[in-house]
Amino acid sequence: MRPQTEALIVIDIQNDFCEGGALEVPGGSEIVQPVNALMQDFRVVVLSQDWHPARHSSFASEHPGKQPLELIEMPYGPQVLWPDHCIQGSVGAAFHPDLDVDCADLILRKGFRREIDSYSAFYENDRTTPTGLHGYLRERGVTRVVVVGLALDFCVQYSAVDAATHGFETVVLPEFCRAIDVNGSLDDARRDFVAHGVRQE
Ligand code: VGL
Ligand code: ZN
Repeated sequence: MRPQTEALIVIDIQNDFCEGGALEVPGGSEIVQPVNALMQDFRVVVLSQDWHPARHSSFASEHPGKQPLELIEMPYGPQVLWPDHCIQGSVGAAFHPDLDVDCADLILRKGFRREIDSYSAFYENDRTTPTGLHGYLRERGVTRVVVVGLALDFCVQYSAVDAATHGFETVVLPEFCRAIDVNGSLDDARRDFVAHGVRQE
């Protein structure tokens, strides 16, 4: 068993990011059982859940003439456009049916404001609006975080880099992640981990 000071953060293992989902991450469902086993080892487990209202501004369908995976400029900076996904209350937004959600201490929802996306479990994409996760982990005495889930090159990357920036000793376990890998995003993520002192084990 890991010490009380160590948290496992499981990012977005939801139907829409698994096979047949709206924003399928190749091999997404392969990590469900390994992550279930990993959760058994931790005293502090947080699950994040991408949780968008219908007509969310990160959806390509909200931007006439734009296709998913195109980049646009938002008031808070560049934003990749996505297919409609993880709409609040939908089957796609639900956790993968085999994910052992009962192990979780906290389920943290993110991306619930229409005008702004949130890849990170710590900050929305303006990089200044906090989700409250930092305070939660701090109050529970956590000093080290292990980050796994979907997708390695978006929400896992942003969450891990934010954790490291907040002074948590941060580790990503790529074996327990899968990537989207669009326009070099996976290489960018790996470089970002190195630049921010996120260990990849
Ligand atoms: C994610 C794109 C859009 C993720 C969420 O969980 O990595 N990616 N929303
Ligand atoms: Zn999303």
